[in-house]
Amino acid sequence: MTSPRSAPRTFSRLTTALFAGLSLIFLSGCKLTEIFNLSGPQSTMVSAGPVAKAQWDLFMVTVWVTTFIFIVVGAVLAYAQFKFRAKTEADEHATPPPQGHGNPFVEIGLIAGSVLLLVIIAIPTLRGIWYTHDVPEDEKANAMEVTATGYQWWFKFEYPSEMVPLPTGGEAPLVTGNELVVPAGVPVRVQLRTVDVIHSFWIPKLAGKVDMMPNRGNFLWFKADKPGYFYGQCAEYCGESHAIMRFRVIALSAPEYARWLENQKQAARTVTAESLAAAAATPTAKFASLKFEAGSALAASPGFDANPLAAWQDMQKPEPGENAQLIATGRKLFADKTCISCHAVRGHEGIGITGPDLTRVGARTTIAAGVLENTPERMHAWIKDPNHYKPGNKMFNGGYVDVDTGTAKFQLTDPEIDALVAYLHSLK
Ligand code: HEC
Ligand SMILES: [Cu+2]
Repeated sequence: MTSPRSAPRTFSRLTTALFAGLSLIFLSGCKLTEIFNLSGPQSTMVSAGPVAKAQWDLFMVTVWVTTFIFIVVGAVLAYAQFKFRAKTEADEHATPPPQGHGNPFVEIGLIAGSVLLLVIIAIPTLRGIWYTHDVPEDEKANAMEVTATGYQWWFKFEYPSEMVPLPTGGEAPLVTGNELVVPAGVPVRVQLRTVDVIHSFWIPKLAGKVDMMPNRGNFLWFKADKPGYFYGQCAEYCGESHAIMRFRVIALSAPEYARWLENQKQAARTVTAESLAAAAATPTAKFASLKFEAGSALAASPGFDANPLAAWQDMQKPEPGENAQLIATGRKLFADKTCISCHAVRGHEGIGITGPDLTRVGARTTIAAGVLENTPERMHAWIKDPNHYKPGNKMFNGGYVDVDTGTAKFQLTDPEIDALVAYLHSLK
C-alpha cells in the first residue's frame, strides 16, 4: 500500500526521469533545426543575411549558457536526491538532520558564478544590439532606402530614391504592395510607418522584429546574402486578420534588379490586339496552378513551393493566351465597379490609395498580402469573397458592403470577375 510518505520518493524518480529526458533534448541542441524540422519558410533558425545571423548567434549564446546552468543545477539536484534518499522504512520516519545554511564560500561563489554568466551573455548582446540597430558605417555609402507602411492588413512599399512621373504632373516615389523587391548583397534600410494601429515588421530569415508605431519613425536594416525569396509577417497583434498579414521579400542579382526597376518605372502595361500580335506571344511555361479547394486557401502549389524565386521570375512574363477583348472589358469594369477609388494603377484609371497599388499586380506571386498564391482561380475567389479569406478586410467592409447598413454596394457575376482577373493579370 502506498502511504503518503512515499510521495517524495515517487516525486524524486519523476524529476530525475524528466531531467534525463530534457538533458537529452538539450544536448542535441546543435541539431535542433533538423530534430524538430524547424526549417520552414518563416524559420529564424535558417538565416539568410547578417542581421538574422547575428540574432541567431546571440540566441545560441543564451541557449548554451542556460543549458550549462540547467545541467549543473540539475546534476546537483539529482545527486542530492539519490544520495540522501530514504533507503528503508525507518529512514522515512526519522527526524530530519540539522539544517545548515550560510556557508560564505558557497554563497559568494554562486554570486560570482552568476555574475560571470551574465557578463558572458551581456557582451554579445550589446554587440548584437549595436550591429543590428543600423547599417554599419563602412556599408552606409552602399545602402539603399525604402519605406514600409503597415495597413490593416497589408504592406505598402515605397522607393524614395526612385521617382516616377504622375499623370497629373509632378512625380512621386515608386510604390509597390506586399512584395518588396531588393538587390541581394546590398544593405536595405527600411523606414517603418503605419497608417492605423501598431504593426511589427519581421522577415524571419533576414531581420526583425521592429514595431511600426503611429506618430513615431522607426527603422531597421537587413541584407540578403544571395538572391532569394523570403517570407515576411506582421508580428504585432493588429486586429482580426493579423495572423495573415504577410508580405514577401524578393532579393535579386544586380542586373535583374535593375531590369525590374526599369520596368516598374513605366506606366501600367496596356494590352491591345495590336500589341499582342506584335509581341507574337512566345509561349511561357507556367506553374500548374492548384485547383481551388476550401480549406487549402493558404497553401501554394507544389511548383511554387519547390522554387518560389523561379515562380516569381515566371510571373514577370506576360501570360500565354492573353485576350485583349476580355482585358479591355476588365479594365472598364475596374472603373465601373469602383475598384479605382481604392486601388492605383499608374497610367490607367485607378487612383485610389486605400488598397495596395495594383500597377503590376499580375507580376506578384501572391495576393491579399502574401496569403493567396496569385493564380487566376485564387484571384477570382478573392475578388468574389474577400471577407472569406481575410475577415474584416477593408475591401469588403466599406468597399463591397456598406458598413453602416450592411447592404451590398454592388454585385459581380462570375464572367465579370473573369474579365477583372484577365485585366489584373495583364498588369506585369
Ligand atoms: C474600399 C476600398 C476597396 C475597393 C472598393 C476595392 N478594393 Fe481591392 N483591396 C482593398 C484593400 C484594403 C485590399 C488589401 C486587403 C488586405 O490584404 O488586407 C485590397 C486588395 C485587393 C487585391 C489584392 C492585392 C494584393 O497585392 O494583395 C486585389 C487583386 C484587389 N483588391 C482587387 C479589387 C477589385 C477587382 C476591386 C473592384 C471589384 C476592388 N479590389 C475593390 C480595398 C478595396
Ligand atoms: Cu499587423
